[in-house]
Amino acid sequence: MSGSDTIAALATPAGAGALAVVRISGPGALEVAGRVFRGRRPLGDEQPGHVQRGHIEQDGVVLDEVLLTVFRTPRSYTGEDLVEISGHGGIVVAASVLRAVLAAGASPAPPGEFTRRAFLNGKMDLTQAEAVMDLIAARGEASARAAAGQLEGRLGRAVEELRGDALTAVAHLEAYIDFPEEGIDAESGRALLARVDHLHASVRRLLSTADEGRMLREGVRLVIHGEPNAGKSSLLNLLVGYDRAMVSEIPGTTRDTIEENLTLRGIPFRLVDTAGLRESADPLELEGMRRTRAQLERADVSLRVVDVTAEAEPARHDAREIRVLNKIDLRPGLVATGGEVAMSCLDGRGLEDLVAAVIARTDLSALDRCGEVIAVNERHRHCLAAAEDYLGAARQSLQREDPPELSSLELRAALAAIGEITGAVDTEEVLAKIFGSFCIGK
Ligand SMILES: Nc1nc2c(ncn2[C@@H]2O[C@H](COP(=O)(O)OP(=O)(O)OP(=O)(O)O)[C@@H](O)[C@H]2O)c(=O)[nH]1
Ligand SMILES: [Mg+2]
Repeated sequence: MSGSDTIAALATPAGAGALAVVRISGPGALEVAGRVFRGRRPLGDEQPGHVQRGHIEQDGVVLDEVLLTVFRTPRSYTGEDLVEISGHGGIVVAASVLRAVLAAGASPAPPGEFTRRAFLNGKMDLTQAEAVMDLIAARGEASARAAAGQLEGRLGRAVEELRGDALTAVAHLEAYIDFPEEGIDAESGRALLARVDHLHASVRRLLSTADEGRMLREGVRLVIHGEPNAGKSSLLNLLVGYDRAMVSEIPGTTRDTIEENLTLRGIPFRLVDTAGLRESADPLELEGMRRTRAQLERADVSLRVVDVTAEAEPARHDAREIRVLNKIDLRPGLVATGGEVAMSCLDGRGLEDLVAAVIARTDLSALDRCGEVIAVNERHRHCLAAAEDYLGAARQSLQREDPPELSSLELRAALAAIGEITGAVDTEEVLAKIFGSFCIGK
């Protein structure tokens, strides 16, 4: 247990709703709840998970009629004694119940504290704790699915498997350090190298989902660009479904970049409208164009909007780019070729083709390669990249037949980097593995 104090918070969003849940967690959770709850039986006598009906009172005044559920340590979300009070939704009533609970001895929970305690008490690994946040924040079905998989422990298991492999390799190698007279024979050396190679490849495969992970969490960056007056802001408005950006026949209307969230076929996008690119001496417009170029560098997919009534611009070859031939209401006969979509932001024709092209260009294929939807976040990416480096160094060291101490150092560093992903870092484990599975010194 974390030896922490008793905390309380509103677990449901503040606002009018059918229910509001106040959660209390910590060693004094039952005592605190007992001070404000009036039910038929005293708290603590009931079966675990049993729900009781009663009232919340403060200074003899009834605040709400509630259902109260008790979860006993360690069988609760946080692993501590935990009480959930389900009352009526409503800003005033829920706040008064929380106030009463705090007055009865609980302290207000900082953000994420319930999940932090769940991690500290071994109820979940770090990737699962992160998934709780991801799931709540998910803006598209694909993101929610990835987060739910991570919460269920998919990434955690994949990482544990890597860690198990790394641990075995370290144990294997350290056996030779402890018993140098045995030396590493050629066959063991090859087996060890093969193990490290396999591990290296697995780390790389997981690492390759980092871009997709970012897209699922933050949205695929879809940047609209092109010459002034091509209809970029009109396209943004059409996609988001309301008049978000100013549109006018005056070229140079959009000065600054405009970002909006959008979900297409379950995938979250971050849609960016930009200032048109042209020759200019106006410092404000130049700054706008600088921002356009910066956005283009960060784009996952770009939409180059072209006005079909204007002078033809040369086609460019950019794998991330889709050419949007806009205003075909004014040139109805025009046919789009590969890599192009013909549409009209005025009457909406061609919009479905554009969405299909964007989805086709959005590369979430690394997730498929992993078999299951595993999408690592920035923190995981950092740990995996470190592990990849150390494993590469360990490989070389093994190939050079360096003293085993050197290869072992690199492998241990890789092991620590992998362990950091789930929050499991323990050097004792290596010793246990050596003496447990190799039976040396029997
Ligand atoms: N006929 C027709 N007009 C369009 C279409 N799309 C946009 N327009 C018009 O073209 C003009 C420019 O549209 P905007 O969306 O402001 O163009 P923009 O590319 O954002 O322009 P800047 O912000 O100045 O770079 C406006 O008068 C729009 O009404 C279209 O599909 N058909
Ligand atoms: Mg514009």
